[in-house]
Amino acid sequence: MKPAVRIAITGAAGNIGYAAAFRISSGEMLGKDQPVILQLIEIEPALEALKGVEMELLDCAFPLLEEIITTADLSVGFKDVDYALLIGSKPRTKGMERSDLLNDNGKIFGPQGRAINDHASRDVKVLVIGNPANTNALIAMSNAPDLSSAQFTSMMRLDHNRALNQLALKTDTPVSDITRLTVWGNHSLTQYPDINHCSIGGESATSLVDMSWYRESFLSKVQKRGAEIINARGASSAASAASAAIDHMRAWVFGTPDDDWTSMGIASTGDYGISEELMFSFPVRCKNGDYEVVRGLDMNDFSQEMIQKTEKELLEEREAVIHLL
Ligand code: NAX
Repeated sequence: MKPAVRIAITGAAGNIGYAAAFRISSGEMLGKDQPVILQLIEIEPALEALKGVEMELLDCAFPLLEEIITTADLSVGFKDVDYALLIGSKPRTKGMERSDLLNDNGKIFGPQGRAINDHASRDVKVLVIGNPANTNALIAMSNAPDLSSAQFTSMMRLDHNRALNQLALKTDTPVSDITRLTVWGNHSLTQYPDINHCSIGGESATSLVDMSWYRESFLSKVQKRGAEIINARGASSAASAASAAIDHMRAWVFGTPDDDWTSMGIASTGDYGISEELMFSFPVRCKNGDYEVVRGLDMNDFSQEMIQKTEKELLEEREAVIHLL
């Protein structure tokens, strides 16, 4: 057996954390031969609920789950972690301005970034899920000066998977036949699900679907899928978000297939003209635990316009939290 790796999950008593912890413990994220130690982090008032999650995890008798640590202390929770899933965040309440939401969450992700900087493994891989995920990831990254900015990512994989599903439904194709899809930009309504380079069973997606369907129906369906789920379920996406987090980490650790890529929020280094110092979703290929932006894709006028719109929103978010960076 390999030595155990340490995985921190913040907001572990919440809906997404609850769904993720069991799948991670059963080996679905890092493999059936990889023992894990879970370091579950919550705020003080949720520690009792977290105890319940711990009891259930223990009751599963997962062979790969070596130890569980539950804590509200960031220096304990992030100690020596190899992976960190930052899920816990402050939800938007009625009448709350977006700038207040950004600020309140900034106050969570700044200290978490510092604690990761000070206590985590030097090779830690961080995935931010708590919304507004891209800007929260930017804040965490900016507060971890001793680590590489490439170690911080934000989750766009749920949007990517939602887009795959819509295309599969429309073309009556299995999702496994669809490759090279990208969701660009922010995890928000301005995200740009792009099928211009996408292949479905070896044929170009744009030749298989009607472009008016793509622009008038598909884009908003993917962008607004979260709201559609809240309306139906009375609660926001949880199991699908946890599943996407596992897909994101698996791709990062084990790589993407040679003929495919995935969508990840990463620190921009100027690719496709996107401002640096933004956490922006690009098409990325992963290999040997690293990732690289897929460069050189043709961007038509519509795509340019769409990525500029989502970049603008991220620049505004950045401006609202500039004092926290
Ligand atoms: P829940 O409200 O069920 O759980 C959040 C948990 O985080 C709670 O248990 C709370 O006590 C804890 N928490 C709050 N502040 C914390 C802190 N400072 N440290 C540690 N724990 C803290 O929300 P859930 O449905 O699990 O969603 C979590 C976050 O994911 C939300 O911000 C949500 O908007 C976001 N999402 C992001 C998605 C993405 O694709 N990036 C999709 C799904 C989801 O909407």
